[in-house]
This record gives sequence, structure tokens and C-alpha cells, in this order.
Amino acid sequence: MSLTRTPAASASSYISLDDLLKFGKAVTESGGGGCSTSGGDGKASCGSSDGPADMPPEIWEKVKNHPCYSEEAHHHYARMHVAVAPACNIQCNYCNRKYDCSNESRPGVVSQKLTPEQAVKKVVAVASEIPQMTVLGIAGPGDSLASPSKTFETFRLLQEQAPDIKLCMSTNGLALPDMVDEIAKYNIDHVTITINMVDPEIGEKIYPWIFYKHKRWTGRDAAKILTERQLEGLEKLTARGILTKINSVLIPGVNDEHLIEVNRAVKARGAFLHNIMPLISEAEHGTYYGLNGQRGPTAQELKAVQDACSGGANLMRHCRQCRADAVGLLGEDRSDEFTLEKIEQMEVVYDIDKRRAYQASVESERQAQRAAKAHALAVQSPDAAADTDAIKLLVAVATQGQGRVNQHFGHATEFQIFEVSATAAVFVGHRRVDLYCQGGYGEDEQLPSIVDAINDCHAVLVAKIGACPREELERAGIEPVDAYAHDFIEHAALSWFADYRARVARGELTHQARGDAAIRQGAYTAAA
Ligand code: CLF
Ligand code: SF4
Repeated sequence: MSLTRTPAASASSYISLDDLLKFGKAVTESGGGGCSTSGGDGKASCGSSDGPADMPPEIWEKVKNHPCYSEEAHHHYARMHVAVAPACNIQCNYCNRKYDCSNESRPGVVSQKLTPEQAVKKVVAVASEIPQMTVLGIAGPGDSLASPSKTFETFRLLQEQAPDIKLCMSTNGLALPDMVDEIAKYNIDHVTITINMVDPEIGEKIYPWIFYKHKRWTGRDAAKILTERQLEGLEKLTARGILTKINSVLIPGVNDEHLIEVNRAVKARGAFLHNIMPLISEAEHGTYYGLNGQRGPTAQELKAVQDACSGGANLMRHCRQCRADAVGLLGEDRSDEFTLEKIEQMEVVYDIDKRRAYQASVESERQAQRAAKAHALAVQSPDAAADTDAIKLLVAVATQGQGRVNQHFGHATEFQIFEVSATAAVFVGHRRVDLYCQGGYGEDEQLPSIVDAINDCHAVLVAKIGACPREELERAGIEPVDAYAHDFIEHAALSWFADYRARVARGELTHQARGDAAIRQGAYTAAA
């Protein structure tokens, strides 16, 4: 690999504690905290979906191009992970880091472990090829703070070579309180802590052991130490003005109801976002839960817990539960294009001005997207007398980014889910699916699982769709819609919804609630 580099950008600065706490308070007082689905003022009430008008400028500056911390940004900006942290200091019942399958996407799973030098080489190569890649995260495959020297050395080296890239890390939190000074020293201003409980009685059902102070702890003692360390670490990060996100794995029957208490506890300690993710659990993964029949939640179970947290810490709903070596937009994985062997063959030119110019064009596109959404809402003002104003439903969207309906049904490996009402179109999640079109032909045996994944939706918005899947979807009661190809998603969803309401009002169809949907588990068929 040959490398050329252009001049540096300035180092990042931290946000004041006051701003972090004020931001949380403002969200609570507006009643809009969490991804409230109640419509109301017509804007997305999820903090991670909010725009520059909804938060202090210094916080917006931190999140505006971070695809995990801003729902809006995730349509436009990419992140990458480097797998430099192999060790872990705890055991979670949902994890088996030995499992490595290139068709599998879940945290902890990784193909190629890297040294800090190799990692930085890879980041610079990716950033020169993908100008919308704005964030480097270290998320394993073990715990980023169980191998702190590798993690921090990677960040230190990268800052020297590519100072415009935001630094991000995730941790189970056990070692966190002792590492906050180091985190601040390396300008890491986004930290995720996985907190699945704040009650050791629940914790002992999730964690069989932890390794702490040269000793293995088990049972309730282990869970008590872990929760205390996690919350202490969160408080320390907040006090330093470092943005924090809390990941919680929803484990039905173990911590589902308890996550509302977790949401409250982390909000009180200044967490910026709370990401409630479904448990991925299959026997083939070889995890304790997988082998013992612990199931993951359905789509509606997940949404119910997320909705119940409305008004607490802001919710993230667009997480894709990435691999520890993921590259690209959330929901896509381009890691195969950037193996060490391929990077050696690449001509790498790290041109910071070119990256900035590209990102400026992305910002213009975002402005246009916001304007289109505002326009669609303006023409669809609610009518207090209309029966159809009470309708709220889900639509699935096939997109390959830029916030547009721009993907063929047969090419989608996931659908984004929007909740649409007379006053809002709000992103509420995504559903992974098997690829329908393979080698140029539709695989009809994939259709039932795709229908299962979006079975709670009234319509699916696509750029194009073939006759076979169209018929299958219609049979299942899901309306295939290609009339808004390449339109901005919210504009398309609201326009379709206006038409749907009109048809209901004219008596051409009866609005009916739909059922539940399945969250895709296990390996899926990726694009060839
Ligand atoms: Fe990576 Fe995590 Fe940083 Fe994002 S991922 S370390 S905050 S850059 Fe993002 Fe992936 Fe979900 Fe994580 S979608 S698993 S939340
Ligand atoms: Fe696996 Fe992460 Fe849990 Fe460690 S903290 S056991 S790597 S999921």
C-alpha cells in the first residue's frame, strides 16, 4: 500500500456536563424523550432522530455525522470497526466469540484480528475509498478495555494520520471507571456501555462470571460488581462531557420489563442514548442461551419495550448489531473489500479536502430531505373531524442509503421500518431478510420468510418489484408500492399514507390492524 496524506483537522473538544444534563431535561419536559410514537408535533421525537434545532450546537456537532448517534445521519454516513481487542473480562450468556461465519452478522463475531498498525492502515485505506466513513469504532471482538493498550494505541496512531475521523468505542463497563482519563486523553468522545440490568438478581441470569481484581467472581456477587462498575463508569464519562450510549440486550423473560428501570437509571446518570437490541439466540451459535432454548423477542415485543421507555433516555432504534470488523453504512458490510491482502494492492490517497467536499454534498442532500419531509407534512395537515386521523401504521422501505426509496425489492437484505400517522413518519427499526433476487432470478422459497419479517407492515415501498413477490405480498395483505421510486423516504411514506387515508375515507378499503413480525435470527443470505 502506498499512502499520501493531506493536512490535519483540529482535535475534538468535549461537551459540558451542564449541556448533557440540560439536553436530557429538555427532552423529558417536551414529553418527546425516547422514540415516542404518538405523533403530536409531527417531528420525530427520538433524540437520535432529532436535527440541529433540537439540541445544543456543540452536541449536534458531535452527532451530526455519527451514524449510530444520529438516526438521520445513518442514512448518509458510514462507520467502520477494527478488531484489535480479542480478550474479554466477563462472560455473557449470549456470546460465543469462537463462532466465525462470513454470512453471520452479530456482535463479537469477526474474521480477521488486527494489530494497531494493521488496523490504522485499514482505516486510512477505507477512509480514502469511502469519503462518507466518518467514525472508527473499536467494539471487540472481546472487550475494548480488556486489552486497553491495543485499543488506545490504535486510537493514538489514527489521530496522527486521519484526525478528522471520530473515535468511538464500546465496552461492557467492568474496567471503565479506571480508564476514563485515558479515554479523555485520546479524544474518544463517544463511548457505548452495554448495560443489561441494574439489579444483581437479574444480572446473575445473564452473566455466569466476571474476572475482576485478579479473581473470578460468579453469581450475584459478579453481577453486583459489574452493575456498580458500569454505573460508576457512566457517571465519570458524563462528568467529563463525553457522549455515552447504553446498549441493552432484550432477553424475553429475563430483563424485558426491567429495561424500563435500566432506561431510568442511565438517563439519571446523563446517558445520551439508550439502544435496546433484540437477543440473537440460535443453537447453532453455541451460546449458553442458544443451547438452552432462550428465545429472542418478536418485532412487536421489542417495539413494546422501546415504546414503554418513551419519556426516559432517548432511544436508538436503528442499530444493526454489527460485527466487530464491520465496514460501511449501518446495514451493509463491505469488510470483504478491505482485507489486509487487498489493502496492500491499493493506491491509498488520504485527501482530507476531498472528504470534506464530499461530506458537504451529503449535507446538501440532507437539507433537501428535511425540506421534502416538511413539505409532505404541511400538505397532510390533520383534520380533527376525520376518522382517519387516528390511523397509525408501519411501512417497510427498501433503501440503499441517501434517505431515499431507491432499492429493488429483490435486492434488499433489510427493510427500514417507519411508523406513519397523519402527523409524522418516524423511523422505528429495521428488519433483516434473505435476499430474494440471486444471480438475476427470484428465489420464491425466500418469500415466506421475507413476508414474516415485515408482516406487521401495511405496505412496502420499493424502487421496483417483480410480479411474483408482488402477488405474494398482496396475498399476505401487504401493499407493494413502487410509485415513489427514488423519492425521499419520509416524503414517500407520508404521500402514500395520504392516499391510503383517502381510500379509507372513500370506503374503498377498511383499515385493519396487522399482526406481529419475526426478527430474523441466524445466518442470512448476503448479496453475492
Ligand atoms: Fe461502532 Fe458502536 Fe461506535 Fe457505532 S456500532 S462502536 S456506536 S461506531 Fe452502532 Fe453497530 Fe449498533 Fe453498535 S449499529 S452495534 S450501535
Ligand atoms: Fe462477549 Fe462482549 Fe459479553 Fe465479552 S462483553 S462476553 S465479548 S458480548
